[in-house]
Amino acid sequence: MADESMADVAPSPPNTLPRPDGELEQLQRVWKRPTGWRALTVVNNNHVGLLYIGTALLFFLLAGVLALLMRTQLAVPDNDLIGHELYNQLFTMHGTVMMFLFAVPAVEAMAVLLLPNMLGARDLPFPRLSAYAYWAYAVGGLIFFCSIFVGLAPDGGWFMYPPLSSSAYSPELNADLWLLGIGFIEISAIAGAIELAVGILRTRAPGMTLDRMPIFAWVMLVFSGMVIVAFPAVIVGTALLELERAFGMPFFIAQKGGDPLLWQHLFWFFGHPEVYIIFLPAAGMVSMIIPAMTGTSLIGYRLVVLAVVATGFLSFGLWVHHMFATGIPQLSLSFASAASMAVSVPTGIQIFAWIATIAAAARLRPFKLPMLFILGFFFIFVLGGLTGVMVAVIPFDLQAHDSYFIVAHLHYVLFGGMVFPLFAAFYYWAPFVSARALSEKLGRWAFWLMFIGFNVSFFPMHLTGLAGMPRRVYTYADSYGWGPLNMASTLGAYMIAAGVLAFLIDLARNFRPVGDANAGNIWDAGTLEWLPSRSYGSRSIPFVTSREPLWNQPGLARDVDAGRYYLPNAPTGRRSTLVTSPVQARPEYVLELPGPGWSPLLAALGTAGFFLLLTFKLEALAGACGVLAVAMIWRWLWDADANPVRPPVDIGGGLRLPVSCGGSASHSWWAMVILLMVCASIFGSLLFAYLFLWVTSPETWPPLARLPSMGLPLTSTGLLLGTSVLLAWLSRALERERQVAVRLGLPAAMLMIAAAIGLEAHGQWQAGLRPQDSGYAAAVYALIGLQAVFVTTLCFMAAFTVARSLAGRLGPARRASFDSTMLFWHYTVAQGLLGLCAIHGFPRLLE
Ligand code: HEM
Ligand SMILES: [Cu+2]
Repeated sequence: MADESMADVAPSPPNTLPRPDGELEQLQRVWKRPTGWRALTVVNNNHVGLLYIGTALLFFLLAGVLALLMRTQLAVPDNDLIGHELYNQLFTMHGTVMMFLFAVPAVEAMAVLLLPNMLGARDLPFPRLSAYAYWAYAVGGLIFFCSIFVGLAPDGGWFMYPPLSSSAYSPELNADLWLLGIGFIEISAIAGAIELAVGILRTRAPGMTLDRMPIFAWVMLVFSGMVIVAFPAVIVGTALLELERAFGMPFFIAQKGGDPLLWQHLFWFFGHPEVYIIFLPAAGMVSMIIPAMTGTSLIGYRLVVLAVVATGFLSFGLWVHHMFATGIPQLSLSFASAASMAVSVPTGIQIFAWIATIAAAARLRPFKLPMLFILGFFFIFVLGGLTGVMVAVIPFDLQAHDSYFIVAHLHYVLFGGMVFPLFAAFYYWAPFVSARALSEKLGRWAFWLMFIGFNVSFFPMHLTGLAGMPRRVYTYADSYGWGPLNMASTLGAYMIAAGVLAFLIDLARNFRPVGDANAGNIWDAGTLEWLPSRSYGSRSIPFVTSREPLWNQPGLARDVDAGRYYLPNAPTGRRSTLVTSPVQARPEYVLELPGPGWSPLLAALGTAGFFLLLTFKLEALAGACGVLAVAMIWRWLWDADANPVRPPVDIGGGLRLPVSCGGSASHSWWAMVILLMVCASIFGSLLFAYLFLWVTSPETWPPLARLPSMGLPLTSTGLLLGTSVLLAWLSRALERERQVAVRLGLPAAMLMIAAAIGLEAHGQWQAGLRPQDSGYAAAVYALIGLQAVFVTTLCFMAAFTVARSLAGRLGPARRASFDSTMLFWHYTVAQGLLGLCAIHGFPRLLE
């Protein structure tokens, strides 16, 4: 009960005025944005967020140009403007860029930009990770896009089904570029998701309990969870396909005990949630904008939160509905069909909450631009939802499968469900990052051109589809009579482009990215991002007593800006923010944040270079890039876990907090745990592949006599368990300052765990198994290979920890690097044991 009362009573501002001389200047100095060339070294989420959105928009434009090319080709029958091959590259590139380089990054970018202020944090806990994720995405994405200019763009469609994408049918580099490019961009998305999840859970303003968190934060939390569970599946899928293409490991080749359906499962396990990964954040933005535009709190807040969480869960049951036409068992069909319909319930709840809020409006502004785009979104999205219910009905799907009906449906959902809310968000939040709002007049042009253009373009496609036009054809004969409908679609597409152009002109004329002031709270909104802010965020961190603090705490903006609340200064002389407890948001410690630096950019360049040069089989250069990446990551982690032997600092109101924190309460521990969830879902996907291949081709499994004998795996088991015990012991030794034990013990553990995986690989090889033999063999070596990757990572981490010990940067109170290594270690051991059970236990169990 004590907690409740602490959270509910609005304290008067804790600090007295006037604030000491020089305090504000210091705050400005430590948060100063680097200029000139050093602008590339920014790590602050506010600034990175802006770059991030700009880049996502660029990809939207680029993919849009590809779409215009396609529509131009399709405008009239028997057109020979663009040949078959280029058309295939165009739609593959368009789909891939829209989905992977625009939609997901754009919503992630909005979160990176908005969340720190919305949560009342000065910054999220890992600014360098955000910068790294951004650069990796920007550099990798641009290089990937350029492949179209040299005719190397992938052409297998955005879902790249094997066998079409296998080396037999796509022998060129095109598919490899897709696989490595995408795999790599997913890694950046995951890095961003970890930052967002920890930020949302741990850096909220004091008093902002989970129940008072802005809907957008809730949505991004669910988003992060979905990215963490779903993206690993596609990383595994792309890795397996690349292994097949590069080394002939037959995961997807039916003649050798592989199965092309395995790809579809892995891809759609990610691909369906992907739709919600895109849609949920857009819905979250709508849930933020409508209350501001109506002056009313969102009606049914808790129900909406529940709906968002439910959508997150349900969407994973749905992937099979993309495979209705593949002849899978009736029961799975029915299940997936039911789940597809069920997911419309939580979406419906959100829509009703929005309508109810609008109905209860205190001051409706239907014709302000953000609201206009939201009304457009309602209209389009409901139509897309209706056709969605149609294709969820299996007999209809069999009819409409791979026709233009699907193209129409998918654009109604994606364009309507994501692009319109995103534009609403651009118009709504522009005053937050710019000294000026965007123009109402130009915005109106943009809206009507896009809205009418969209319907003129995509509505006729339903009819073209029903008239039998298949998707992904580059031309069609006049005699089919599809000409007029296609001409309408093409004209509509150019109208959309004109609308986007109006938006760009508006941007060029009115957008002034924050120097040091913004346009202010022009919508009279209630959430914290509308507090007066500078590059350090708001002047002090408020205590929050409701969901719309700016409405319910009169004078809050003034008091915050005068430094009357928490942390009005930089008490350690460096950038810092407050870390609070995950549920009640009680202040726990002050977190020092890194300032600008080159390491994230260089690490990202190294990572991008590594993957892309490997694609072109330039191993030596790729290796050099890999070393650069590792060195830079090492460099940036070296400064983390700062010297803890400092007195607690005063954050105002008589509250003194420690400057760092170890163990399970620390933000780094949370990030590690989330990273392990990512690892577990990677391993889970691979285990799924192994078992799936057994289901589909048991005949390629070796008889017991040909399995390696149990001696080696038992030895491996012993070694694995031994290292875990050793690490637990070293942890206690570190507690007692026995550095020598750590320096010797960690290398010993490294040798043991490397031996464990080496023995396993050796055993399989001795038994005569070769990765190219069969789907079974490929899966076994993939499991071993994954474990080897983990062991290699562990060796880097352990070496890092030993180096810190030698440099005097490790101790009982300064042990984050050891703790992270230990967590990762125990996880790797557990994964190794499960892997051994799968490889040696499961086949024996079956006999
Ligand atoms: C600027 C407006 C847009 C136009 C004119 C447009 C047009 C097209 C066209 C002509 C195709 C090829 C259809 C075929 O030949 O089968 C296509 C496919 C596709 N579009 Fe769009 N599109 C637009 C915006 C978007 C957006 C915003 C997204 C996603 C966020 C998107 C995602 C896709 C996907 C996933 C495909 C399927 C590609 C494939 O079959 O591999 N599009 N679009
Ligand atoms: Cu789906």
